[in-house]
This record gives sequence, C-alpha cells and structure tokens, in this order.
Amino acid sequence: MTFKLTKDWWKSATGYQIYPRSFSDSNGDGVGDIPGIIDKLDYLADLGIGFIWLSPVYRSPMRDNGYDISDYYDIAPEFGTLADMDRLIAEAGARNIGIVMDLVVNHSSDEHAWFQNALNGRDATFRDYYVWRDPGPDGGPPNALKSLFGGSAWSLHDDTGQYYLHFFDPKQPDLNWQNPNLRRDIYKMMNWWLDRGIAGFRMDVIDMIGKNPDAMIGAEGPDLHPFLQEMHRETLAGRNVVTVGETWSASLKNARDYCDSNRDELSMVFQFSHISQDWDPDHGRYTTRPVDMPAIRDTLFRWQEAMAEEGWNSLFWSNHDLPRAVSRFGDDGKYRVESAKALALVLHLMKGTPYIYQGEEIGMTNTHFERISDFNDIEIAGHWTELSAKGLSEAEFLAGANLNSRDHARVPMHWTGAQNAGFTTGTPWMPVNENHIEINVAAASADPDSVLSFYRKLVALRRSVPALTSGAFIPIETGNEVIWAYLRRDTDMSVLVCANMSSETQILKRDEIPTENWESLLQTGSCPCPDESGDIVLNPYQGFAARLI
Ligand code: ISL
Ligand code: CA
Repeated sequence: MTFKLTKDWWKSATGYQIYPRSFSDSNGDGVGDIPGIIDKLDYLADLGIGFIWLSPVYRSPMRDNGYDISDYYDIAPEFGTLADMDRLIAEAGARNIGIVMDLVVNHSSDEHAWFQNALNGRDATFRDYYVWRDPGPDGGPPNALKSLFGGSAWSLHDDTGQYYLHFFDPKQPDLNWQNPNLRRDIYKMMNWWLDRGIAGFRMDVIDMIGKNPDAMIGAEGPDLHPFLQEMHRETLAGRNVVTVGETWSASLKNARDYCDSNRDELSMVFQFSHISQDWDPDHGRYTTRPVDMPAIRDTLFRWQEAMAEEGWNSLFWSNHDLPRAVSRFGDDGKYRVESAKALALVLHLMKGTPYIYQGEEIGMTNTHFERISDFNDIEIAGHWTELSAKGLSEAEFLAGANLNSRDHARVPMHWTGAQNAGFTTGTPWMPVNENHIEINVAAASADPDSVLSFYRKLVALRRSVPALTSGAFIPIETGNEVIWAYLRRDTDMSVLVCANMSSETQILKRDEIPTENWESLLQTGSCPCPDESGDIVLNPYQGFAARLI
C-alpha cells in the first residue's frame, strides 16, 4: 500500500527527520540502514507522525554522509537495496506515513558518471553538466568565491586546465542548472522516485540552483524561481506531494516567493533566522554566544505574521546540521525534561508544519568532544583551518564546536540503556552519548511524564484540533519577555498556548491573558493554577495549551 495523498495533507501532518546512518542498525555493521528504519515504523506510528524526511540514502562515496550522490537511481549498499526502499515506502504507507526523500541536486558527487565523463575533456558529453571556468589572469582560481566548507569554491582539474565550481567539498561539484539537458535529467529522476510512491522531497540548498558564479552569486540567483516553476510543471504538478526547500537565504521579504500556492513552486521552506541569529560574524556557528530566547520568539512571531494569508511555515528547532534542540534553546541540565517539553509545545502549536529531528522526542542532548580529531564532520576541518588562521585558539574553537557542531545530531539514536544504546550490536560509526543509560526510548516509553509521552500527546492534539492547523495565529504580548503566549483561533475554537521559557518562576498576570474560562488540553507538568489574586504562577519551563470556553 502506498501513502494516500490528499490536497494539503501535509498541513496537518507532523514530519520526522531520520538521518539513516545514525537511526537504527539492523545487521551489526555499526551503520544505520533501511531495514533498521522499517523495524522502527511502529514506534513512529505511535508517535503520530505523518511523514518521514529521510536524509539521503542514494549511492554515494559518503564524503558528506550521502549529500554527495554518485547514483540517483540506486541505494547505498550500507543502507540497503532498492527493494528495501520499496518495502519502506509500502510499510510506512500501510501506517499512513509518507516518505519524503532528500533531493540533493545543487551538486553531485565527483564519482557520479556525469562528472567522470566530464573529466574526459572539454568536449566531453557531460562536461557542461558542471560549471567550468578558465584560470584567472594569475593562473589561480577564476575568482574569489568561497566554499561553505572553507577554502576556495574552485578546484583545478590538471588534465583539462580548467577549474570546476564546488560551493561545498571538492568532492561535491556543482551542477550547471543553466544546461536544459541537466534539468531534464533531474526532472526525469524526480518523476522516477515519485512514481515509486514517495510523498515528496526535501530539497537540499535549493536556493542555490540559480547560481551565477561570474557575478559572485550563490543563493538566489536570477533564474532560481523560473527553475522552480519549471520543476513544478515537469514533476510536482497534480501529485499533491509535499516539498520543503532548504533555503538559508530566505527572508521575511522573499520567503513567500517560494511557497505562495499561486506561484506553483514549493509547499514551504526551511528558513533559518531563528537558528543563526545568535551566531557571530567572526566565528559563524562555532561561537560560544548564548541564544537570546526573547529575540527568537520575536523572530518566529514575525514569520507567523508573514505567512498569515499566503505561504506556509515549517517549524523546527533542529536537524542533522544543528546541535540538539534542548542543549541549544533549553536547559539540558536541571530542566532537561521541562524545557524539552516547553520547546516542543510553543513550536508545534504555531501555524505551520512541525518537524521533529530523531532523538528530539526523547530530549537527547549534545554530546562532548574532547579533541578536534574526535569530530567526524568534514565541515569541521575546513572551518578550523580558516578560523585558526584568523587567530582563534584550539580551546576556543573546541568550545564553539561543543555547542554547535553538526556532529551532535549525528551520534546514534538512543533506543535502550544497554550497550551502544540498542542502536547496533556491533561498533557504532560514531560513539554513543554516555547519557543513553538515562535518556532512551525504552525508559521514556514506560514513563507517562517523559518527554516522549508529551510529544505523543502534542502530535495527537495538533492532529485532532483543526484550529491548530488552519486557525489564525494571534500573538499575545504579556509584558514579560520570557513568557511565550499566543492564541490559535478558527470559527469553532480558540486555543491559548502559553509557556515560561526560562528557568525562573514567572507570574502571568490575570489581565495579560484572555479572561475567559479555559479547559487545559495539554500541559508540560502540573495544571496551571491561579493564585488568590487570579494570577498564574508558571514554574520553570511550565507551559500549557488550553481551550477558551
Ligand atoms: O550550517 C551550515 C551553513 O552555515 C552548513 O553546514 C550547511 O548545513 C549547509 O550550508 C547546507 O546544508 C545542506 O547541504 C550540505 C550538507 O552538508 C548538509 O548536511 C545539508 O543539510 C551539502 O549538501
Ligand atoms: Ca547496518
């Protein structure tokens, strides 16, 4: 059975991201795989999710853990086979869960047959599927464009004497979207997967496909939107699938250009302003700056406003490129459980499609890395080279990486308190976090007050109350910057969502919230109770959703 796609089904669904390498290993080789995911589908069905965003499982030399694809029509052997993938689509579909594949088409692997052919010479059939330029006047790179992983965005191919463009690793050459044959081949591949019954695509760095390297443009090139509209016509039109573009460049001004339903481009984008607003200009993500939660609330509320009439928000705290949500935005010490629940509550009940990153639903935390060499991520080496050249000490870099490295999300999922967290019977490709003894799915499932139990109730609540999908978002200004409060309202129901996003007790004044009576639908801890004066005392990270009556 495949997943049934009705119009806009993805608006009321909750997404769940799986990083396959680190989710569940079925054969003891230390690497998560597709049969391992199939084993856990009942767990995901219990959680109540509507679709899985599956990070890349295509054939790949794994320079960037699959974000470097060498064959779009095949599955990496360590993850399984095409038959396993078909089984995953069918088994998930039988549980009413769609499979959303990661579409990585800004670049391919250098081991893709197209690039291998392109290396044969300037006249090679697929030469123009990539971006080649003659050396600059000094014989060096054509210009100063930089790779997002550090260093020049250009690498020289000695035999043909030209440079090729790579906005990421040299083993991730950029595809040339100006070539109509390349575009046709990409659309053909997308249709091939869609015809297999997948529910949509998450599109990797899709804002970069309109690049114009001669004008020093990576993201948001002039052809970006025409290309997305062409892609829609050629692949997505009439299918009711969900598409979510990864767009680091999206702003309040331009995000609707991607997801206004009248423009026929994407369902929604991942925008990152709440993620990166506390990175610092010198160190980027490798900063030790703490987050400013009141400012993040303001940002997310502004995004709600921007999408009020047209467009659609995606809602997330973390993904495979980011630290653990509770460590970055909450308190992963004393209030780990409370803050993980509060973060989920205030995010999921905004208007948009929420995404859970594997392990977030049990409140997994950042891990600790002793040395730079303990990191696995290729981004670390490039950024360390650059920042150390600017005078950053190893201790400073390590402190920043211990807060914000991509590897925090990539250590194995905690299934049990047993050896290797029940992730594998072999040696895991990345060491498991020691705190799996306490934080794991088995323990959380048995505990009605766990983060997991809360997520189950939250996902179910959102699914059963239409006002939480399509109702208007109305911010409430309480005058207290650490209290997040808003209403979701449609003609049938008004739901008040409110949480103390701090580790101190806060008082919510009676006159700062709607005065109607309410009935609690969900709460992170005990019931919010008014004191003698009618004010509400909110304990650290205490929050609730209540129906106004
Ligand atoms: O955080 C980042 C930007 O400062 C980068 O690490 C980053 O995640 C990124 O620019 C885009 O990410 C996507 O494309 C990359 C891949 O490594 C990431 O995992 C993916 O999500 C190249 O495909
Ligand atoms: Ca395996």
